[in-house]
Amino acid sequence: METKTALITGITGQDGRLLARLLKSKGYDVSGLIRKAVNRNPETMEDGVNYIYGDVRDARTIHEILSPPRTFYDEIYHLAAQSDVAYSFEHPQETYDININGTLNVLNAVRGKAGITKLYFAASSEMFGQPPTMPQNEEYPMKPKSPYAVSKLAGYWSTRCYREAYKVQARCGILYNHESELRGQNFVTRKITKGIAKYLKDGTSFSLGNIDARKDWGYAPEYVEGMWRIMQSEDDTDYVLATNKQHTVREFMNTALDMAGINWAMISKKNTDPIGSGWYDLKNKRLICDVKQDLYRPAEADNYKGDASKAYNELDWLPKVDFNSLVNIMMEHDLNE
Ligand code: G4F
Repeated sequence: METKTALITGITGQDGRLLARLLKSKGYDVSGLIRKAVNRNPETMEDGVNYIYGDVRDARTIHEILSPPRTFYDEIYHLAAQSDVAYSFEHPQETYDININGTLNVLNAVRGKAGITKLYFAASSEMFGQPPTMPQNEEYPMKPKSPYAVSKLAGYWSTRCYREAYKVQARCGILYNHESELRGQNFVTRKITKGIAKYLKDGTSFSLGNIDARKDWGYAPEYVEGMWRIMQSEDDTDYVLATNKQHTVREFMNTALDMAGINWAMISKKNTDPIGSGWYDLKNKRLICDVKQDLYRPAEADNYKGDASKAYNELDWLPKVDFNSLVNIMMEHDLNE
């Protein structure tokens, strides 16, 4: 059997790295697009991956990279993105440039490669905005509430449009939050587990924003397995990947503190408003973490629960790592580090 080839854009991020590991374990020849020499950080690079320099914003380079005879890919996983929702409010143009123009460049480069190359587009639950009912599936109305979410919706619709108009073999994964010990510290779960580990090391406290945000959190290695299954599906279609369970940021913090063995109490300045409240270390009589207004987003989209029954029925995909196990994996990793 011939070795399958895959290209991952966004290879240095959590999902890119986990996907590279998965595809290597499945015998793929894996290439990854990285932006520039500074991204060549040994800590975020995976063994056995062929790294190629290129920026998704640069149409000519992307076209060259994806054009035979230089290379041929069976599967392209387009994960490269400005993926930080809070940052997108401050830098909407940069977000649109990477997430919309970057996606268009990839789509244009794979246009006309039907039957040769399959494309995966990393869509997001953020596209649903602030959904009034739970859970959301592939048919749920999309009303994005951040520049990031708008950019992902544009990428999603562009991918679907190229699929219909030019027969690009493209599939979108609408992924809900998925975390791991490789998650960046700009995301709340890793901020919490790293923050607690640092607090235990040197007593430094940290701050959070909207601790009552309700998210559907899964374990990222299971989600990259889902991406791969989406690409093996018979049809060019889109899938929600989610756990169908909700937890708040507050619960994540409480669970992580328990797992770190800290005897804590939540102290509120006001009964209803979390701003100004915080988690205190009862033994050492110290603040571990407080809640700050400036970490709230200008528009909050903070209530999500996904229905992944299509992925379960058609791809036999079912997440097994539950919320407590996820927190435990991340907390244990950061305590050991
Ligand atoms: O961890 P977050 O920054 O993730 P968010 O915004 O839900 O987005 C992530 O998941 C999406 C769905 O898969 C992706 F599309 C996206 O690219 C990214 O991977 O924030 C989670 C929640 C938010 O409601 C936020 O308001 O945590 C709340 N939060 C509270 N305090 C905080 C903080 N988020 C961050 N990053 N930092 C805080 O201090």
